[in-house]
Amino acid sequence: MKSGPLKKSVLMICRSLGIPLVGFEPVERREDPPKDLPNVLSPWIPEDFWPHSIYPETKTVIVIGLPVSLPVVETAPSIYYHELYKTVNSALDLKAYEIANFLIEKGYGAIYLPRDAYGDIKILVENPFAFFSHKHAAYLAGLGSIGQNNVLLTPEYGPRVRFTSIFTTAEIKPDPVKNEDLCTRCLLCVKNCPVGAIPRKGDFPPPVDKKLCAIRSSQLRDQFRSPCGICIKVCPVGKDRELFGRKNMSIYSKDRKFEKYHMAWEHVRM
Ligand code: B12
Ligand code: SF4
Ligand code: SF4
Repeated sequence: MKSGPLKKSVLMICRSLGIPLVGFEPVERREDPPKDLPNVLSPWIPEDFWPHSIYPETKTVIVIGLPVSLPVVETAPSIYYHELYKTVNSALDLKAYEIANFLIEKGYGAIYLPRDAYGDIKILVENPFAFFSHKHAAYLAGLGSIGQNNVLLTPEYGPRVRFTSIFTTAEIKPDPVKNEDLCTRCLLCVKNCPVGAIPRKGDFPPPVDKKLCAIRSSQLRDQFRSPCGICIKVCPVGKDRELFGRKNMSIYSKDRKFEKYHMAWEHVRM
């Protein structure tokens, strides 16, 4: 099948699976990054994390994204966000597996990748890496730019979206990269991080203190309230804020001017 019609049919499958964000990254972008990328990544993505280091025949990475609903993330850390996180994770894995099978039926090599790929948060405390980075794949597939909080910001959901990827041998028409830097540098993520893991100054995007963040997540996991997620809840970027009526960022401030929200979040956290 030609690249254009194949892309259309992958997009149709994604639509039927209820996937709102889909991007196509040609693997050449790892070696020869587009000049108009919105961020300068220094160092560049290590070669061990390139698709050809995992499945050498890969020609295209298909990245899919599912949102985490803002009013649920607002309760974080909580058992509610913990459950949503697990639900979205399972949905991502299952949908990616189905897309890979669709491509195989069409006669192409294809493998799904798990959305995370680490055994346990305790392992991330010592070695905070999985074997592939979906954030970078989404970035190179044109889904958004990287923010001060070091995760991918999308126009649709800001950072409140989780990703996974499918590798395929099919050459599919790539999506252009987004050249707009979506981060407003409001520093709300920096100010609200409870363990000070996000640097205020220096390189952009900054190197987050992975250990501090992973230790916090590990402590929350022992209470069934992981992950932390505060740096994605307080980010003003994303059209989801309009949809949920959450444009006013002072609802999160500790002076509790917006008592009804604080009461709701506390009720859920009980
Ligand atoms: C490990 C991990 C963590 C660790 C480490 C976080 C981190 N910043 O790397 C911990 C537990 C702390 C964590 C926390 C969170 N995570 Co997390 N995490 C992952 C995971 C499983 C793997 C990431 C990975 O291995 N990347 C590969 C490396 C190469 O990427 P990198 O570290 O960014 O690499 C750069 C630099 O570090 C540097 N570099 C690389 N190697 C080396 C070595 C040296 C020596 C040096 C100096 C530099 C360097 O070069 C790279 C390019 O510049 C991914 C899922 C996945 N498989 O992609 C989710 C993922 C990144 N997490 C996600 C999220 C949402 C979170 C949290 C918000 C928690 C939550 N779910 O609510 C927090 C946010 C923390 C933050 N502000 O960054 C999402 C991000 C979605 C998005 N919109 O971008 C992902 C993609 C999960 C998913 N499937 O959607 N996470
Ligand atoms: S997830 Fe929590 S601890 Fe980790 S960087 Fe974000 S706000 Fe800080
Ligand atoms: S909270 Fe502000 S500084 Fe942090 S990533 Fe979002 S827009 Fe950028």
